[in-house]
Amino acid sequence: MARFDWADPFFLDDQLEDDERMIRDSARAYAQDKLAPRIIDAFQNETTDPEIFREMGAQGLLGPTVPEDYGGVGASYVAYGLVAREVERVDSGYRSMMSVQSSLVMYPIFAYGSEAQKRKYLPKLASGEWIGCFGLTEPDAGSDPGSMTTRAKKIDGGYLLSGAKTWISNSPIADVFVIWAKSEAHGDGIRGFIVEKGAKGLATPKIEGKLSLRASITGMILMDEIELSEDALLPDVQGLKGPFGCLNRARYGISWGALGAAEFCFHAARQYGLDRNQFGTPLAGRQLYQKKLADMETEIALGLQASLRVGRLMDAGKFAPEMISIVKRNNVGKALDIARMSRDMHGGNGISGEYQVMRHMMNLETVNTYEGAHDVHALILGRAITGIAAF
Ligand code: TGC
Ligand code: FAD
Repeated sequence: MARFDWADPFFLDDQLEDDERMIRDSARAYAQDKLAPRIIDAFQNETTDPEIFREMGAQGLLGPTVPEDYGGVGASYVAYGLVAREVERVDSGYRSMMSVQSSLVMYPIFAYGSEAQKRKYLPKLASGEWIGCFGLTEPDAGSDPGSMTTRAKKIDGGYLLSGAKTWISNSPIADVFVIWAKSEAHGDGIRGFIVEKGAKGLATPKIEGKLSLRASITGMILMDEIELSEDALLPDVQGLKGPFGCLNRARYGISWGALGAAEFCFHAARQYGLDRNQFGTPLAGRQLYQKKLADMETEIALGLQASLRVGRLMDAGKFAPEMISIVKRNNVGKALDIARMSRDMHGGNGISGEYQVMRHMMNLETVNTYEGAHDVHALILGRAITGIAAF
């Protein structure tokens, strides 16, 4: 019989390949040594340090699944998930910075870009020298991106891009913008365009005063007849399957990341209960307290197994997007419940920044909404189960 390990109940560690463990360990060391000491101040003061992209790049954490030829490390999707888990154990905002760059900017350039676009952008995005962002959401097109109004008008030798994107991670500090727009020259089909910082007609105001994800800068992308040459177009995809192909990767990473945040909150509640005495015994010695810890451990253990399974299927090229909806929706929803519970179990201390659980709780509110809101993933699954779209 094996000895039970409360911190790794199903021996996930044994299910990983050597190189996956190595990438996980180096991501953990970086996150704990370099990110954890900065997060309380960064969240409190709502500051994003662009240097973090360079640091992550140096660690090989940006676009890890991209082949080495283009600056990545050719890692598995399981390894990518493990990185997201370690970074989000510190803060969802830092994971957001990493996953937008990796899944939403590097992936579309790698999967849909020309050879020249790949050579030009991917190595600098992988090193963190350039920061990327992904513009899909608009003020009147959130869960329903098909109703976007951003337009690419055909002109001689290129396009004029006009429209407004909102709630865009990294946009105020970005060098490279992947923008999804309806293109006149392609029957109003949705196409991806690469826009560079400094383009005439481009503005990227910051959205101030978020109560969630405060260490990750968010902004708008305002485009007033930005003139683009023909080579700004991503040549190899048309339609919503372009942005959704990227979202599949990012949503999958989030399913691991959210459980990193949940693990932080679970471990914190366990330690708090062991350290704090009330009514003459540690709180952790009380049945209600133990039930809450048992619920947390169960959901995290089940969620990690599910994400590992989906990651293995992605690596084998055998995944369906609905599998990702299951793990994104379940794991983020459960992580949010766990963070709220941990906040409660810390009593008054739970609302202090120093104990960090309320920061995770506030962050996870965003994670539950972006990359397909919790209920939108229920509807994606509902459509697959019944054959009836109920959006
Ligand atoms: P629908 O008719 O379902 O599909 C249109 C076309 O797209 C294809 N498709 C997919 N392809 C690949 N992967 C997927 N997951 C796909 N889902 C759909 C589909 O096959 C079809 O292709 P074709 O060739 O037939 O045209 O489209 P719909 O308009 O009915 O969409 C409904 C719905 C709800 C599924 C969709 O709109 C949706 O997922 N909404 C949520 C929007 C969303 O997730 N936005 C995310 C914005 S980015 C972001 O939040 C980044 S935060 C990052 C961070 O900081 O970490
Ligand atoms: P809405 O679509 O208006 O939804 C509001 C509510 O209605 C939700 O509860 C939703 O579940 C529900 N709802 C919607 N449709 C239905 C329906 N048919 N039936 C039942 N209920 C429904 N976007 C980007 O493109 N790039 C980014 O980098 C990016 N980063 C983000 C960073 C942050 C911090 C945040 C908060 C958002 C970010 N987003 C980004 C936008 C994000 O993807 C959207 O907020 C999300 O898709 C939801 O859209 P919405 O906010 O317009 O909400």
